[in-house]
Amino acid sequence: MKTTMIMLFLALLSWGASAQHDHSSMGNSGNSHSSMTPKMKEEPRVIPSITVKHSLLVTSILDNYLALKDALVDGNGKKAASSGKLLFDALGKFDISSQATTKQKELKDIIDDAKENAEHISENADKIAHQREHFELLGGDLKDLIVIAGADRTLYQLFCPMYNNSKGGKWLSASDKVRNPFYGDEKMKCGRVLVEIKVK
Ligand SMILES: [Cu+2]
Repeated sequence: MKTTMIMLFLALLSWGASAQHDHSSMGNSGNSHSSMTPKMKEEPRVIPSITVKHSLLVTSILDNYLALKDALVDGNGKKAASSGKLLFDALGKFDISSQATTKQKELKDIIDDAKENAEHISENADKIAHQREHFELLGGDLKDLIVIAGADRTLYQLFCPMYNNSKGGKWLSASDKVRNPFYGDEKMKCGRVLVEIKVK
């Protein structure tokens, strides 16, 4: 009995000493440390969300943007160009005067910028890399638009950290599943959800 107690004491003592050693050595304690403490179960990432008002004014804009996004996921520059043209037309039909007067100037700038990007996409069916550059900008325009004017469906803003020499690129999707429009098949799964955009 006494022997057992001493053995236990020595075991605890040596465990404490080695644990302390692991924590105090800064350099390569990583491995021994993680082998001593059981790995924490990874917590599910909480996705931040914003809520925008409900509006049907953006329906055809979003439909055509999402079709454009899918065309780029598929690596289809021709389809992206035709969706870009339809998006350009839909943006032109957005009635700015239906919005709060205090927001009209900002909305006009956003729509003008989005139209320019959509136009470049429509005119570059054979230059998908160029279309993707404008598509990245377009995603920012449309997010700004729906924050002010509302949306008709739940959207997700996703982020690919690799795009544009690791500056990253954002896009909008109706799904939180990553299907990368900047790389398509090359890096289909690259990206994560930045924010969920809910509709009131
Ligand atoms: Cu261009």
